[in-house]
Amino acid sequence: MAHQRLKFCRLRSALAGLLLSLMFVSLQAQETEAVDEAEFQRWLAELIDEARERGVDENLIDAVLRPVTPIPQVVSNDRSQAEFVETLEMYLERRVTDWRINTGRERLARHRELLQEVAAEYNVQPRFIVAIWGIETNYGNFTGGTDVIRALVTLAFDPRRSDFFRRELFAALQILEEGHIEPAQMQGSWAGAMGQSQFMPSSFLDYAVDFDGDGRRDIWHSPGDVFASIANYLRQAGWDDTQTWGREVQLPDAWEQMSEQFEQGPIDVSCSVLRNHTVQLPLSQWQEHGVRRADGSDLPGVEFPSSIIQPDGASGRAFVTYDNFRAILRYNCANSYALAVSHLADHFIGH
Ligand SMILES: [Ca+2]
Repeated sequence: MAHQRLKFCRLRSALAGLLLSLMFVSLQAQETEAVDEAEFQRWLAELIDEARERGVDENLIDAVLRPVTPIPQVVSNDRSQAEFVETLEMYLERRVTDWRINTGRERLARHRELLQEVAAEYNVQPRFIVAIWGIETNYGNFTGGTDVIRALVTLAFDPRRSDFFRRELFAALQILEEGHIEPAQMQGSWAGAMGQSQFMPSSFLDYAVDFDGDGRRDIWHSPGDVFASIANYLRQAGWDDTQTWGREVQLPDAWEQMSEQFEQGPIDVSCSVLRNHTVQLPLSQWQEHGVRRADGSDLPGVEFPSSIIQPDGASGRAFVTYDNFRAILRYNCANSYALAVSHLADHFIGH
């Protein structure tokens, strides 16, 4: 299907031109695909050799690698990813919806006991676990229907980030070998993020948890495993459940003139958006510099290290963010993502 859709798109754009060029484009497309297929089979043979050298089980290789074919739509998704840039306000409007707020409150009530057990063991507030679950997969309703091995094979074959996805592919094979999930059920996003927590395979190996104790880390089906895996990820990223994420603030009138002194120099960080955060200062110092809560009142009297961010630039909203916000960024390195999780979690307070 994806294959046909891709061809259709190519043909449709060519219809604007001459019939002759239409035929040419069509022929050229077929030729390109044929070359790719031969290249792919050579590449796959080498991949299987490496899998053997790494000791991957022969039956698993036969079952999931030998018959594998790439998914053309995965590569076109990967190419078009950065084309559409949403503002923060658009992003929040599309994600922190009434449905997500109401469904999240209902899920908090439904799983209250389990979430409290997880919270007690991992020291992460249930409202943040449920918010990530809601933003990632609509509370497990949409985990992505793509075969993870096929997706990762496609992206490992594609030259753009082949090393990264090849590592993820071998991590995925390890997960199958360990028996956490059956190959046919190992589904996820087109980019290989798996299950209700949307873990890449390497994150699964590092952070996924068998909370219900059945011997499998099942982030596809077990609510306990899903919640504990999300909580464990946040905890390993430095979560502190005595704090929240931060809050919206008002900046002083002179902010534009004074903000330069708070800019970070070049810093080496794994999450690039941290470069757009100010340096971390105790909250009391931001208070001294004239930063206030969104309603104009004083900032809380605590000394958390905190940064100011303005994701939509100087004309957009401003937020003061604590270390927990950085833990959410480890989950997904985008300020808008972390703010969507944070705002959704705030809608769960008192529920
Ligand atoms: Ca389990």
